[in-house]
Amino acid sequence: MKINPIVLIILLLSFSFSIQAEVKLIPLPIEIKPGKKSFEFDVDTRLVLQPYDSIMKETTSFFCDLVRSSTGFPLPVVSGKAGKNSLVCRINSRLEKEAYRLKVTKDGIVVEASDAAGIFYGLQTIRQLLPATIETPVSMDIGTQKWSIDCVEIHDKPSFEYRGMMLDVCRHFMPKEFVMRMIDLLAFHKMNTFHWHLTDDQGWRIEIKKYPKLTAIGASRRMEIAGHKNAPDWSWKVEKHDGFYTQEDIKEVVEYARKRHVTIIPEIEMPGHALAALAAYPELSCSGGPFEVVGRWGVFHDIYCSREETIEFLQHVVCEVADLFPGEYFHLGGDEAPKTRWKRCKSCQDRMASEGIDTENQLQTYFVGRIEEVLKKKGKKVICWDDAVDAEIPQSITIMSWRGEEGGIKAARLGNDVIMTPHRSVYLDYYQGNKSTEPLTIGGFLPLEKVYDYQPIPKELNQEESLRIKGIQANVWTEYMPDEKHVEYMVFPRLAALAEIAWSNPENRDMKAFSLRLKAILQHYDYMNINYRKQDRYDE
Ligand code: TNX
Repeated sequence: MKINPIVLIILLLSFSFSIQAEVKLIPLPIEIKPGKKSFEFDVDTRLVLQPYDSIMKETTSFFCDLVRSSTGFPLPVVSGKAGKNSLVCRINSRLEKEAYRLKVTKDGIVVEASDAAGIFYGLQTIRQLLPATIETPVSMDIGTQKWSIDCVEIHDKPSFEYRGMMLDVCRHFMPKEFVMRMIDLLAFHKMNTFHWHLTDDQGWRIEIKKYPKLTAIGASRRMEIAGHKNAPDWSWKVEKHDGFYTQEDIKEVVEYARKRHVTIIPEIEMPGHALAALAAYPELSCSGGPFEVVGRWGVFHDIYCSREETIEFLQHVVCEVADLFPGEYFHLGGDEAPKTRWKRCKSCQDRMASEGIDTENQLQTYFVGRIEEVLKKKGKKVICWDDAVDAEIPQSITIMSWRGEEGGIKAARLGNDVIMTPHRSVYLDYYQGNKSTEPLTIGGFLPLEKVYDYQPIPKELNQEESLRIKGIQANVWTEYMPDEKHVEYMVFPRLAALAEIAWSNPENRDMKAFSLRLKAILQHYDYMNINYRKQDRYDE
């Protein structure tokens, strides 16, 4: 019998759609082969580690905690061979970084990976395949729950090595417990980077031992704007807002993230968005102040002066911060720094003359370079927002492209590494629905499907240049997000769309199938008590 090739293609496409839609996973794995029957966890299921060592124990411990608390099964962790009714986690050095293979048969499950991260992601996949009640501690009404998974074989690996989210804890402080919850949720979506925006005009949020006033003064503000900053009738709320993380808090969060294969990138902003620091130490500015920690949002003219004392101050600050974060990246900000003050400042102009610097933008490059010097000695790589490309930049700087894709394109062509985070596609502070029914935001419009539509590799780049795009990141600026519940509302489920773009094969992108899979993931969100935005229907 001859089959019409067009019919065959349609059959194949619809088959892949149905697998895509049925498998309850986000991000979608690269390859899925569904099987027959299912595996069921029960009171005798064992976790076999190959090798049985401390790294494997640590990597699998989140899964043990989850399973034990929701099912009540003991799930003993053992060494040795795989027997029946076991979940085996095995190192297989032939696989790529972060990749995993998962095989579920009726007799047991095997997860293989070449590194701990891959094992961890394989377990996150099992977690999503289990009934969503896995997310909640054992209770009377789930006593009859069957903890089964349909047989399947999955081969999986990420598209991008950098899969991140930034949280601004300056405009509104977020307690460390919430930061840890977000890190858990990043891991649930197979994301691996948390960018922690720790300093801005409205608050300095990290303890610096050498300069205690940064938090004694810089971490609190007296007032806050009510309403939208551009509204003609905005007014002040006299409401103190404060909070910061001690260095002990930071260490705790970093360790928490490490166990979940999430690297934290600290951001200490310069030369702009510096009013909280200037309120504490006005001598770091061009004019001498005084300043206050502002309760309004926007871009402010007073920035750090480029004089030597300020640079030395910041060198000390970043060295203290760098010692707390084991990751290789360090973010120095660099966005929205008006040069109004520098143009009129004798110290800055003298500096330009003595260093042979022609423009104030180039002076910013020099400024950042001086801070980079000390970070390099600590083995760190610097990231800057794409405003940096308005001047010449050294190749060592990684560019985070936020104003659009242009900065990233330019940087990739120059041979710099790039992380894509264009505001129109991945700013989770933008409206996700109709303005009239949504809570107030900064503006913009970014519904779920628009996030899902984003293509991180710009068409303008050739193959070699494309390799410079290390990954993508969603940004969560919190001017209009006063508390944790509000952050969750803005982040979920859009983060699920971002996670899929970052991880999955772009050829399998299909909004309808994604929406169907999302329904299953939303059930997990429900049991995790996430305050996600509920849309009437996700499959329309
Ligand atoms: C621009 S993105 C900023 C932030 C604001 C954000 C609001 C970037 C590097 N700078 O300071 O919070 O817009 O969407």
